[in-house]
Amino acid sequence: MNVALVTGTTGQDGSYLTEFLLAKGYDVHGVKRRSSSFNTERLEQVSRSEGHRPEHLSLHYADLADSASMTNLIRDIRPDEVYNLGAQSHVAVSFEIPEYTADVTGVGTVRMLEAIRASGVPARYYQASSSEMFGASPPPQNELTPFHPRSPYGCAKVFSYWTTVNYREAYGIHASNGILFNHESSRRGETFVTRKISRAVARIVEGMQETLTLGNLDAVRDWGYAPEYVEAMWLMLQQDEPNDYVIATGEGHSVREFVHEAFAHVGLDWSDYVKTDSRYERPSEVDALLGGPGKARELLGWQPKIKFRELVHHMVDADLRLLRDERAGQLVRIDI
Ligand code: NAP
Ligand code: G4F
Repeated sequence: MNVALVTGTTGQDGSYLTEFLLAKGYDVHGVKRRSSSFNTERLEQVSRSEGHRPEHLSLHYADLADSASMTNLIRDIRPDEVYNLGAQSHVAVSFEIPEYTADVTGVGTVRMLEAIRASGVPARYYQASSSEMFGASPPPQNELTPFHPRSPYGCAKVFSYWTTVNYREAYGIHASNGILFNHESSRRGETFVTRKISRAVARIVEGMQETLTLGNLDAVRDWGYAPEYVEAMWLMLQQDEPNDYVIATGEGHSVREFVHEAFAHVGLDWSDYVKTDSRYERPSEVDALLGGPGKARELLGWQPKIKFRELVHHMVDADLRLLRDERAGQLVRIDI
């Protein structure tokens, strides 16, 4: 049986990857952080998924800021595959806490790779790299596009990207970077723009909110569907040779288009509800991200199925169902 260690297992991607690996027959060890409130809500959804095998999922307290915790885990678990998804992942927040972001999102990668190297465990390694690394480089972006990060988060991810390449070249570790463009779902954190919009639309329909305040509506992103993206992570570690891949849909849409589609889906005109406020703008913005996933299609056989309109509709429908269930007193979260 294959054994996987997943950092960030309580996050959007970590929860889908955990679900995916359990369904493939893996023993999954997930890292969770100490928190004063519950932070395993997404894993509760995993536990309700079809074919869930709870006896094959173990959670461990550890932290990317604590190298000993990661080294001990890798030595004890001896994973075949390590997926490093843990991060301070919010771009706007990284301007407020740049040093912490550099430590967890950047140096955390060194801690993971050093733990693998020092333990001598021959684990394959996946690094959650990001399209945010391309920053100011004009679209379309692919594996050959130069990085020009525009945030402390982007800078930390560039450091992690090159650290991953370096451990591959220096020590022969099977280490790959997935350069993932934005990917969303009903499990997306509520402060990222897509979920903020889908949740607000649902609340407006239910009469619980009157307006939605956003920042820059002109930014363009290449938005895909998160469950499809975790399969790409796994595919990278099944290849004979490690490599770096862009994962994207190849379509770009503005935040304004997302807002329009989300409100139109419930028969509303977005301009009646949406306001803008500069407090949601960033000191330096990434204007346009649009990925070229040709290498992943060719070498991994990976292709996105769910594109922009379907994604927006799924997210709005899921938030409407969630809200109605919560109001009806059912705490069941319906997934898309
Ligand atoms: P997410 O929902 O924000 O999840 C981040 C995870 O990291 C959470 O489980 C979080 O724990 C954990 N974490 C935060 N600080 C940590 C620390 N100090 N030690 C250990 N774990 C820590 O992010 P996501 O959207 O699933 O993204 C997964 C990864 O892919 C991240 O590295 C992100 O930067 C990267 N990425 C995401 C996208 C995207 O569009 N989603 C695109 C490209 C790259 P808590 O639950 O306790 O907060
Ligand atoms: O949803 P966002 O916060 O995502 P962003 O900054 O693109 O970062 C996400 O994708 C990256 C991949 O490129 C990941 F690496 C990263 O971890 C994260 O998952 O913002 C998207 C766009 C930005 O241009 C932002 O300025 O939406 C714009 N925006 C406009 N109003 C807003 C808002 N973003 C947020 N979060 N909140 C707003 O009110």
